[in-house]
Amino acid sequence: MLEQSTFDTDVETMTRFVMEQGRKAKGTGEFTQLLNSLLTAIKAISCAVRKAGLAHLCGIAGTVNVTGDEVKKLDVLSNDLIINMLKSSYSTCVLVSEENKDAIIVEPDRRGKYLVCFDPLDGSSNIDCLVSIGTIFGIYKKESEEQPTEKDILQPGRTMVAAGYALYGSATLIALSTGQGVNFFMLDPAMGEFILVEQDVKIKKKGSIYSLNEGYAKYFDPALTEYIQKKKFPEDGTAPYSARYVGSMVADVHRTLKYGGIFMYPANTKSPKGKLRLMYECNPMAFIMEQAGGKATTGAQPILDVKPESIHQRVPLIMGSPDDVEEFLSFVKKHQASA
Ligand code: AMP
Ligand code: P6P
Repeated sequence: MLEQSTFDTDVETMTRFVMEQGRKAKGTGEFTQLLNSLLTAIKAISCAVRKAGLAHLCGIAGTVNVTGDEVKKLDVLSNDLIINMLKSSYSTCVLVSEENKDAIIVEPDRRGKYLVCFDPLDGSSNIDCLVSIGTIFGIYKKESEEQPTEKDILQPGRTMVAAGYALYGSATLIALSTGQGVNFFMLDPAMGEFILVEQDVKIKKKGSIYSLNEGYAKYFDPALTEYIQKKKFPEDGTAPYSARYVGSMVADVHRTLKYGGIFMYPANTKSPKGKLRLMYECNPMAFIMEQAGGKATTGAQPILDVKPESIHQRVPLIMGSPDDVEEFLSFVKKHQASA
């Protein structure tokens, strides 16, 4: 029998938190509807991710399970969940997904004023080895009065009204910012609710972890090569940094936010624009990082200031503790001066 004292009868769920914020904003409620619909999709994805091994949700789309039902690959299923929940929130008009080549224009009778870009299941190549994966999202407000098109969402990340991610790790966590700092919510599977666990999260000014795929060292530019060398062989008597790289962006960024340090997917001679996508990976994570007091740059300009040209464009990404990002940029400047 559960002790009464251990059951919080006034628990601050994410649904409740979002409604309270909506009340303060004195809005129409449309934005609250959007966030709570997204929350439903993320709960369902978390459930599917945890069952994937048993329900044979991994593997290739188009297979059939023992009862002959079509088995959707987890990222296809996650994509469908988010699209259906957002459309039925009557708060969106344009959706951009990593899984869809073109932007999705919501049918007129279900439209609202928001534009959402998302990666439904980032890092999905890690599913079969049970490495943490995540969902990333960014939310804009439509600015033009015209009929919605893909062009409406091509706004710099700095104009987002909200951004966040869900991490399907040892627990399921949502990090959310609506422009007033970053809050963490943890899923209580028994209740099926996300619970507020950390408010106004701030990143350390300087960390001691660097995170990038050193398998590409052959293609690194001289500034990056010298910076990483300095992390391994510091000349000022300080201890070397630790290296951590999961290969799943949400896991690497969340660790950087929690412990400090620097996460990098930089440009290199093999991938001149890096690998990560601006609209639904870099911008939302940069929004969260800046709201937490961190920095996020392409190496040439802040990520959030990039004017998007296409919905799937890639940009180089360096983000994390402000002192670590600034130190990296000092190497970029030094090599530009000597170029
Ligand atoms: P709405 O009228 O519901 O579309 O909200 C108008 C604006 O108020 C939104 O674009 C947000 O900037 C802010 N807002 C409304 N609801 C919330 C909420 N639940 N949390 C944070 N900001 C909100
Ligand atoms: P690499 C996962 O495939 C992903 O899109 C991100 O989640 C992750 O940060 C990156 O690619 C890893 O790429 O080239 O290091 O395997």
